[in-house]
Amino acid sequence: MNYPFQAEALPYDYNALEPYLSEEILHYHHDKHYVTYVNKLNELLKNYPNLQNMTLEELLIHTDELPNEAKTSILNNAGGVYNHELYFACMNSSDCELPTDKLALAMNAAFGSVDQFKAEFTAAAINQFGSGYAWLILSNGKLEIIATPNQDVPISPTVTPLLCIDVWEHAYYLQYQNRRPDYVENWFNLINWDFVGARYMSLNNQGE
Ligand code: MN3
Repeated sequence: MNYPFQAEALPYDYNALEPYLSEEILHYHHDKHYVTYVNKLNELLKNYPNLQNMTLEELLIHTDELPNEAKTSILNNAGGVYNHELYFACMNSSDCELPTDKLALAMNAAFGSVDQFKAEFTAAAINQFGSGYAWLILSNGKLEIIATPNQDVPISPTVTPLLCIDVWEHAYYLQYQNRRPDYVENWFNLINWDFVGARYMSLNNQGE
């Protein structure tokens, strides 16, 4: 039984991402925004016992099993939970890390270089109109960069997200105001490449 879903604790101290991301932002972002998605998802699933055994991923992938009258609400809130858990997990406090091993090789093959990846990912994050996310995904075994609106999740039997940045204003406004490009630039210092690499390896090995 996955229901009721429990909010995950932030995987580091609230001030661990200073100076790039303020303690104040993480308090609001985790304790208010993220936790609200968990609570709303549980509230919605309360009425559907047949959905309460499904994992978060199953809710997002097997959308045909969701009741029409609640499908959009369930997907928005399950997406809000999934996206925030990945976003928080993709950051840590160690500076100057870079992708390593097979992920580094795959990124060089897909984008040419880590710098080129950063340029393309930055463009996706900055150009996402309004609220949403930019992503590094593994799609049919290939690395791709995409952006999505709102709490949409790029997940399917053939697509798995590896890394995301939240570009909703609540993710940066208290510190950066309207300067989304500055937030994105600084966020690159926070990427937990060990986590992203392990995620990539776990998927990559399944296909070999
Ligand atoms: Mn958010």
